[in-house]
Amino acid sequence: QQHQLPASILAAKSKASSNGHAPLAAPLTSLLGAWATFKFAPIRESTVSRAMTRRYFADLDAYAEADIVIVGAGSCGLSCAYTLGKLRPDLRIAMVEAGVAPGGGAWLGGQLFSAMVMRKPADVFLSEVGVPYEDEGDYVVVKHAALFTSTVLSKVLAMDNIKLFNATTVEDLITRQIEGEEGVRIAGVVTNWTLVSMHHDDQSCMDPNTINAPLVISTTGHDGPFGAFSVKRLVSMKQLEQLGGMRGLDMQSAEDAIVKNTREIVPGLIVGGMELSEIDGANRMGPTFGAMALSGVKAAEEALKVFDL
Ligand code: AHZ
Repeated sequence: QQHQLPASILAAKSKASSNGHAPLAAPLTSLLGAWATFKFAPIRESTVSRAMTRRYFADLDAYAEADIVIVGAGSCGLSCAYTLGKLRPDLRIAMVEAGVAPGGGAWLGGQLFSAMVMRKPADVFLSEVGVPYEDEGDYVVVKHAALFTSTVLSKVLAMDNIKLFNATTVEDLITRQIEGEEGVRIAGVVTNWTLVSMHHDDQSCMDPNTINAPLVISTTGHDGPFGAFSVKRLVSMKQLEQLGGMRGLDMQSAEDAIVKNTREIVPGLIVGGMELSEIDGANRMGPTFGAMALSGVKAAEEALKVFDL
């Protein structure tokens, strides 16, 4: 039986057909209206299991030897991955993110507000990635931080040479003694499922896994329950004397400092984003994200220097 549609829906329908909206792709339009006879293609449960596990374990196998590991998939880590993945599709890049949801603090612009502010010249990164923004003179505004994060994320995930291992924590760094010197070179990361790593105190026999890589880029954010992971580990393994500790908020100076100081901290370990503020005793910038994007770009550039290319 046909129901009479409310006038508001009829009005919206006639508006839609007259305002030149983009048509849906033909295969989808052929589904519409055919719901009575609708049926999915057949499946068996084991097929789904194998479709997932075969690929995941093939990735674990392939990425056990990576060219670069990026730790943390926040705004800095994702910007770095985008830049590296695009410049060097020949490099195998593993991203390890402790959270189930990649993106770090970049799903909101600040507090619980949607819009994301980036100071110029970070707008060039937005244009490169294809994120629309409003130009406000010295700064630009993306209408929702999630639009930035989801756009960069979707481009990174589509790259053939990048694998994101989310819900996976970097628990330690692989180190090699540098011959004839006191210091070590970082040679990869030690990983575990995040849920496992959260239970080391009440469960036994949960030894970790590893990824070897000649270069690690750490972008784990400032200190917190998860943050500043690699730099804190450098202190506990006596490769850094102490951390400077992130200082109070000074938007004007903080962003320049983070981008300028994005660098290789010990051989084989580049640090970018807010994790850097903990080493250098740099100010925080609060809710402006330009430095995170450009620190990611600079970390990628530093990485390519290490690869001597
Ligand atoms: O889950 C963390 C987050 O997604 C992840 N992470 C941390 N420790 C990890 C570990 N293994 C794997 N051991 C780990 N992943 O790293 C990501 C960090 O993202 P973030 O958004 O916290 O850091 P960011 O440096 O990319 O961006 C900082 C954004 C900030 S903080 C700030 C202020 O406080 O003033 N201002 C800005 C713009």
